[in-house]
Order: sequence, then C-alpha cells, then structure tokens
Amino acid sequence: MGGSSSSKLKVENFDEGMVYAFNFPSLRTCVSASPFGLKLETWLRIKQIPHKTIRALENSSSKGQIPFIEYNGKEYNESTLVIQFLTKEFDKADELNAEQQALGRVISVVLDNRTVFSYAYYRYVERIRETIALMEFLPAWQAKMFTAFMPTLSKRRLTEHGIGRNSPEEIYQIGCDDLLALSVLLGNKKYMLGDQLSTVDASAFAHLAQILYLPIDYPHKSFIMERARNLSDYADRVKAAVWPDWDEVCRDNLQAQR
Ligand SMILES: N[C@@H](CCC(=O)N[C@@H](CS)C(=O)NCC(=O)O)C(=O)O
Repeated sequence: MGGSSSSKLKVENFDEGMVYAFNFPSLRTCVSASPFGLKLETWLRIKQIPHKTIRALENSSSKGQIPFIEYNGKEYNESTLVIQFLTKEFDKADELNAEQQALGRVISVVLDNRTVFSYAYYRYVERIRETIALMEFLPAWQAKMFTAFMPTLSKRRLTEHGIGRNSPEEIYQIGCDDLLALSVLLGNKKYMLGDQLSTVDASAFAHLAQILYLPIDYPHKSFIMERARNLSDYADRVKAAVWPDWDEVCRDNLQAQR
C-alpha cells in the first residue's frame, strides 16, 4: 500500500519513528500551494504525529507526485493512503461512528477528485500569470516555462478527467455547487463532523485554504463570501486551532528560499 523500496530514500539518516513529510515550498499567504500537501500536513498536526516537513520543489514520490512521506526507511505516497497507514501505525482513528466516518470519506473524495479541478482550472488555465507570480520560489526560467505550458497541460489533464470538457462557467458552477453542499453539511457545527477535529477537516481546510488564502479572485471565493460564508469562518477556525503559526511558517519558509 503506497510503499516503495528504501533504496531511493531522500532522508538517509532518519530518526526511527519520525515522519518526514515532503511538500512544496510555501507561498507568502499559504503554507502550501498543494492542497494534498497541506491536507497531509494539517492531518499530521491534528493527530499530533511527530514529523518534519521538507519543503522543496525538486522532490517527488516514486509515483511522481507531492505529497509523500518517508517513515522508518520506506516511502509512502498518495495522501489518502498515507493517512490510512499512519492512522493505524500511530493508533489515531477518529472518534466517530461508522456513518460519520463514511460521510467524512465521501466529503474528502468530492473535494480531492472534483472540486479541486474546478478551482485548478481557474488557477492554472485562466489565471496562470497571477498564480505563477505567487510562487516566488520558482527560478525565472521555470516560472516562464510553467506560464507557457501549464494552461495547455492542465486543460489536457482536466479533459481526460472529464470536467475540462465543460465550459469555464460550467466548471465553476460545478465547483461552487460542491462548496454549497459542503456549507450545508457543515451548518452551524464547529468542525465538519462535530466539536472535534477529525480527518475530513484536514481535507476540507486544505482545499478552502487554496481558495480563500491565495490572492486570486476565484469565482469560488466570491461564492463562499456571498452564499457560503460559514466555510470561510470554518477555515479561519481550523487555521487558528491547527496553524497558530501559519504566518511564521510562510514567512520563515520564504526566507529560507532566498
Ligand atoms: N491523489 C494524489 C494527488 C497528489 C497531487 O495531485 N499532487 C500534485 C500537487 S498538488 C502533483 O504532485 N502534481 C504533479 C504531477 O502530477 O505531475 C494525492 O492525494 O496524494
């Protein structure tokens, strides 16, 4: 399950029992531009699992993606599988009944596999220049290359996924409808499934952070502000509880890149 051989380890002198989480570098206003990387880091914090984050552009898993972890000499990848593995390894199951667990899973699946592509279309197809400008860690040549190629590559991927076959308006409508459903499910609750943070909050927060905390005027952002305001309050609540050092993490990491 998501494991690979120890021969290509990035952390050679690892501490036994320490989770090394690989993520992208931070942006000025968001700990990671990868919703999946932010989801994993947020989950590690919620569950208070000993971990160190390695933020760099050049690392990717044996499947070619971010995030992934190295743990006791093995790589584990695919955020959902990593979380499943660590849940067992550290005995950190959510205190939820079976129905709540199932709901949490379904919410994460929608966000991770559909909603994300709605806001990604805006970010990587329609607003690529603005998006790349936020990635201050990119060397100039790479920024130029991504600006030139990302819209075409993203369109191709999103067409293969299916959502990209729709018009931009339809793509945003689909994403906003997902967010409306999330808002209804949240209602007046503190966190997605009650008073305690659980795994689904890592996922919901990570996606909302991409929409709300990047200075990009996604249609999804105005939708949340006008029609699903509880999601913005919720994201701020999770941020305050899990990431009280959010600004420092962003700032320190920006400095480290210079
Ligand atoms: N299903 C994967 C998705 C990971 C993913 O899409 N990562 C992106 C960054 S947000 C990535 O590495 N993209 C590079 C690529 O796919 O080539 C997970 O949950 O871990």
